[in-house]
Amino acid sequence: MADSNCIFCAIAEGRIPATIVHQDADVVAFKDIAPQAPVHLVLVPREHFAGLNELTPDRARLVGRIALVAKELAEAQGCAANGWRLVSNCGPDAGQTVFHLHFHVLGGRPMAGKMV
Ligand code: D5M
Repeated sequence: MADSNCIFCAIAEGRIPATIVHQDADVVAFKDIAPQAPVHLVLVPREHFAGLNELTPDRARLVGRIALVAKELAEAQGCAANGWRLVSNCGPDAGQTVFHLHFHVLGGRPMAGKMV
């Protein structure tokens, strides 16, 4: 179920432009508009829910799918060997700004010792 006011639903449905790097029946991935690393992708489920606080057992498989797509994209973007991060900010204290579950794939630069 999509939320008509949600920017990530709009991207997933093709209503606003983004640089899509992967899409399938469950998951859409696109380049982050404000990249924090040479590789910075955002992965979202097509299903709209706010974030990890709304994770339920029936959604666990979906998160596994997102992790698998993340790994494939890290390989495709050439950062798998040197290392990369998969991050989901949950709630205001974590800095979440878009309240549709998403995971950041970050890579292409050393990040050891830094949280972002
Ligand atoms: O991360 C939300 C992320 O979403 C942030 O890194 C910017 C990105 N963003 C926001 N709008 C867009 C569009 N339109 N295209 C691509 N990327 C976008 P958070 O974890 O919520 O802080």
